[in-house]
Amino acid sequence: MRFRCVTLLFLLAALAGCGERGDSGEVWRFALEEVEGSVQWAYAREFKSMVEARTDGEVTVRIHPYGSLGTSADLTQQVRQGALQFTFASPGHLGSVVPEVQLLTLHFILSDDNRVNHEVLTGNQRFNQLLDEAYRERGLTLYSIVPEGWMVWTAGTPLRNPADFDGVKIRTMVSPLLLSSYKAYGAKPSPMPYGEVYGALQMDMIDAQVNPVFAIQEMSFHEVQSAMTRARHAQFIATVASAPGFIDGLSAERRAMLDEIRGELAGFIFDKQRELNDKRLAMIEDSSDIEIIELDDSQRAAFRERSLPVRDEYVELAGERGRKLLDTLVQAIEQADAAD
Ligand code: 6CS
Repeated sequence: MRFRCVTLLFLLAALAGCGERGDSGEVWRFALEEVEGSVQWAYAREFKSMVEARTDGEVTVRIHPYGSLGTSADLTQQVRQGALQFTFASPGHLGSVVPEVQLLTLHFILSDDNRVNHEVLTGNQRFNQLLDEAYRERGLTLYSIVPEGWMVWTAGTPLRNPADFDGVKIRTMVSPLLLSSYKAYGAKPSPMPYGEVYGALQMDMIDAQVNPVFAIQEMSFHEVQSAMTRARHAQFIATVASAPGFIDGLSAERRAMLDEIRGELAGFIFDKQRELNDKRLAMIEDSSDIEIIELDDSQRAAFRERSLPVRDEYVELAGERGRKLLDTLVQAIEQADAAD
């Protein structure tokens, strides 16, 4: 698998930065961190149909679902080298490359109202610009922020308060602050790539994992877990990153097209993630006897309190720009909540 990815990487890197030219025009490669049927797949399919229609077929978007080009870390490397034009890059995996983006992994930082989160994350220009600066410094460009729904915890038993996490080996994505977030609850976080989680749960190498509901269903994690705890502690927020200089190097007309598409996709994917998360929850309920637990406000408050020091750790790691991002996000969420 590793060999295949490296070979592919070299082949694709030869196409460096600009879209490859195929028989019938230009090809833009778009890689996903998720499988077919996922939120990222729905986003990429809509992106593809919009781009192809609006360029009158001059551009073909080729979608590479999870697994075909390697792990999230591999995809980030490939887009930085210009072998891909676009890739999903989740803050949970990108933190060691872009420390600032780990803000989006912090717990209890968002509104309880998901529409507010959607509006702020996709619509706040200052926030998006600051994050784009951080991406550009590390050889990436931020195309869009894509919230994919609330994360839930699955484990062998319910996780109703921090004491229930004591010694629990929970799989996390690999960004350093995710480890701090779960250590703060007393858990033993165990980072690993997405594709290894099912096997690790099945073999009892880990006890628990955390993901949005649609992903749990499509990766079958519910089949090897007994309890699902819903704490609304964090959203799964992805970003779409682009190759350095790729968007900047396009014609003004194409750049305007991509801006327009980003705006339209924000509304499309907000509805789609809700639909997929709701449908997949019903599928899990129908096909398994997993216990589903919804935490109340006082249970959530106990986790929130434990999570607060991780914000200081974030600022230490992410520096001045990180502090600005944190302040901008918290303020924008407060204002939007108040206006609601
Ligand atoms: O847990 C993960 O690693 C993955 N989860 C989702 C929902 N998307 C991509 C990410 O890599």
